[in-house]
Amino acid sequence: MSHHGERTFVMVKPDGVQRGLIGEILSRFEERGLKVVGGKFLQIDEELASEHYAEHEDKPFYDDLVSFITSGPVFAFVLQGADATRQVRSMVGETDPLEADPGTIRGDYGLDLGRNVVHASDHEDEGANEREIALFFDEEDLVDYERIDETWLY
Ligand code: RTP
Ligand code: MG
Repeated sequence: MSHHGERTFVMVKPDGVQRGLIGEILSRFEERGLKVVGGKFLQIDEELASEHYAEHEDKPFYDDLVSFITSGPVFAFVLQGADATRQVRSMVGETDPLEADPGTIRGDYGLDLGRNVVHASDHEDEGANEREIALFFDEEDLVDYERIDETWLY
């Protein structure tokens, strides 16, 4: 791995896209200091959905999850920076909007458990970040570069 800093996978789900929140969500991470190193607007098909949500295959909400994530376009992107996966998860907030703190993305924009605006790689699931990145992006889709604050600030 030649890049500096951890990479993590994030996705604005169909509800976030429909509500016009792509820019807002991307901005929060950029302003925090996380570097965008890849991005893709796409509609997820059944096959990709079943790979992405393989861990939930046996859960009662699995069918709803797959039909929702394939219901409209998503914006998938890759962020890079120190402890990126944990940083992003703390900014995304708890899965259940009732438990997501105000100031988190879900705490500010979500009300429904199944329509919680964003997906982010789980930091408690070892390697989930790299696995999810590989599912959505080819290595040549990711661009490593130095952001000015990296050379000047840190
Ligand atoms: P995500 O994978 O979307 O970033 O969310 P997460 O890690 O916080 O939650 P996870 O446990 O991985 O669940 C994936 C998505 O499934 C929906 N869900 N529904 N009905 C239910 O009990 C239930 N539990 C989870 C949520 O939309 C969650 O984001
Ligand atoms: Mg998850």
